[in-house]
Amino acid sequence: MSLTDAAAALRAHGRIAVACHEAPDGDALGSLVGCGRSLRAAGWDVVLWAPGDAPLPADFAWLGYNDMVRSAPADLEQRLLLTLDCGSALRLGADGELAVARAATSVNIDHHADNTRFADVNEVDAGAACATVLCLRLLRLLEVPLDQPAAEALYVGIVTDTGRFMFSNTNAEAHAAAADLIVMGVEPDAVFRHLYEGKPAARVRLLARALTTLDVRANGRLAVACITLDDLEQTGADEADSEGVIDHLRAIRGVEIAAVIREPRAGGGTLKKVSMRSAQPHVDVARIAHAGGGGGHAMAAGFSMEGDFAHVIELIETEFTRA
Ligand SMILES: [Mn+2]
Repeated sequence: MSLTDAAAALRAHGRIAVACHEAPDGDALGSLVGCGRSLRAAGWDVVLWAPGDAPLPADFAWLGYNDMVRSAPADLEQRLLLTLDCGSALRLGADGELAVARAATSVNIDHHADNTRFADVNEVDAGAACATVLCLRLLRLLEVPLDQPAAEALYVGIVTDTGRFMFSNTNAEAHAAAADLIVMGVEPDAVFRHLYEGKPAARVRLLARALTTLDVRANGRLAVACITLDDLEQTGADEADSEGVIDHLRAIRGVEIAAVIREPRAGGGTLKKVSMRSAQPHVDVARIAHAGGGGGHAMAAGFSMEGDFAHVIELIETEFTRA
């Protein structure tokens, strides 16, 4: 039972570094904050490591970023590395594999089916709705209590990874864990306001521009939208502001796969980053992501590649219709 092994490893190591994947989403940051802070409050010496150089998303800043480091701690050799929501060592950044090797020992807790099991102890449960429910299981096993901010952080992971309890990964455990976190002091309406209201106007302008590029292909089964560097410039939006666009594509009648292709600022205008969501349980977007050299879940996956938009769209359509 790997969760038991994970708990034993943590009991044996007082000094730890807790990390999530780079370009973190709500589940990654919720896991990092909720699990990391709870372990710290319970007596562990904890470094919170959010890998990467890009600014952390403003949407989750209310969870608290001020005590996070952005590169692997210098004393990692003396620490247990606990990775959360992280499907491979490379998701810790370019030095991720080195970091795993440097750490005194490593524990990998995740819900990605394609997790590479890169750590000394791997607790991978693809049936879990999100990483924060796995954090909750771990904290319970360790008998570590959660304060209200930690409970709120774990709740954020559930709400965001399940698409507000509506994606196909939504299960009884997600609802039961949410209920338990509410008992611990989470106010769902306050979290909702933090997450989904108070949008910057620039994000809505970016959405408007992105939707004008809507391209419905493969007999109505594939919906694609593109976001250029120029769109970011013209609207003043952040890269993270592109997040919600895909939900609009996924909601179109008959669509089985929604894809948003965007140019990351660091990519110099040639690199394209693809996010895909399946709208049908039988359609596996991870398969398409793997063909493009990326990864993810059956319902949500992505990849990056060099080339123009038409080339990337063609790859997606070819892989999708090949099945
Ligand atoms: Mn996740």
